[in-house]
Amino acid sequence: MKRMHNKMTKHIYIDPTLNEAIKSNQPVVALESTIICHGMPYPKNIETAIEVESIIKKHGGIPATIAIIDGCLKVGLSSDEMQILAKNGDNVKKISRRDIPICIASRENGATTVSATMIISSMAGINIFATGGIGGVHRDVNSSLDISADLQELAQTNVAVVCSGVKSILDIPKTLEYLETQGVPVIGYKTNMMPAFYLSKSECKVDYRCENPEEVARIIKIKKDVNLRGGVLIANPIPEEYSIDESEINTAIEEALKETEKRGISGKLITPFLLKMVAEKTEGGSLNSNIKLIQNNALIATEISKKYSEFLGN
Ligand code: PSU
Ligand code: MN
Repeated sequence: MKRMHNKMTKHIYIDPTLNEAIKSNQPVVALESTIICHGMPYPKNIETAIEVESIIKKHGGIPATIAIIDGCLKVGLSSDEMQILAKNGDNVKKISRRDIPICIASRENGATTVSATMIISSMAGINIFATGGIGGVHRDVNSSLDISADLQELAQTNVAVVCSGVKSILDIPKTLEYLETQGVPVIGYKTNMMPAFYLSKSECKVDYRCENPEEVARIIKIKKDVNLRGGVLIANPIPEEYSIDESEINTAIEEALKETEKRGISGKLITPFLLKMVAEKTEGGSLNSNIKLIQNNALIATEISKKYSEFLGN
């Protein structure tokens, strides 16, 4: 056990202040880096990354942005490291579970997706993670079998993820079915409907609804106490004033999906490509919404994390 631990610590670096905070059950909130490199253009990406960290701090939480830097799993990035990732954008590899050992071995930088960020959070002992949208089951799953590794990660890694649902570039009903099969609790935060990222609701219901951070934190704590493996998905709708007109977003998505097919894009390039196309087609309107919803998710994740810390203290 000790040997295993030492071998792991060779590859992970947790910022010492953050490490102290984690060890003393303070409200640490993890953040991913794919959103920085592949989710937004420079300099909006770095501005957002900094702003999201400061929102967490302002509300009494401790942010932990996660990435792979020169082959080291890093929990808590310096501002230089954030700048490097933001400026290099698309050139930084997108890292899901299976890419982690390869990125370490080749000593490269890597932008961690939801799945990789959950894994590294869990290694570091962080319980709550805020992001924009998670990956899911793609609409053409019958022919492509494209199901994001994020869903499988939620089935097996003990980190609660606050997001704004899944984009309708994906098949939302199938994504929910998959999460159900995999035993992942999906909680609507003050909503009965699964949000669809830019839209505050989709056509799908969620099974559970919580009204406040305390209710969510209690569920996460109970899940831990009874040793149920896996994550919890908290679906927090985009604030109404920032949601995008449904027909505008649907048209943009349909066009983006056609373009993807025409260009024969597949595998891990699909999601970043679709996101970029949708942003272009909505003339940047979607970018502003994207920023607002991430900020709001960071805020709710901080509140949940604070309550969870209280429960751990007892
Ligand atoms: N969906 C979004 N924004 C994102 C992503 C998904 O609305 O930035 C990113 C996340 O990092 C997510 C990843 O974990 O894409 C999923 O990629 P894939 O579909 O290739 O599994
Ligand atoms: Mn995929």
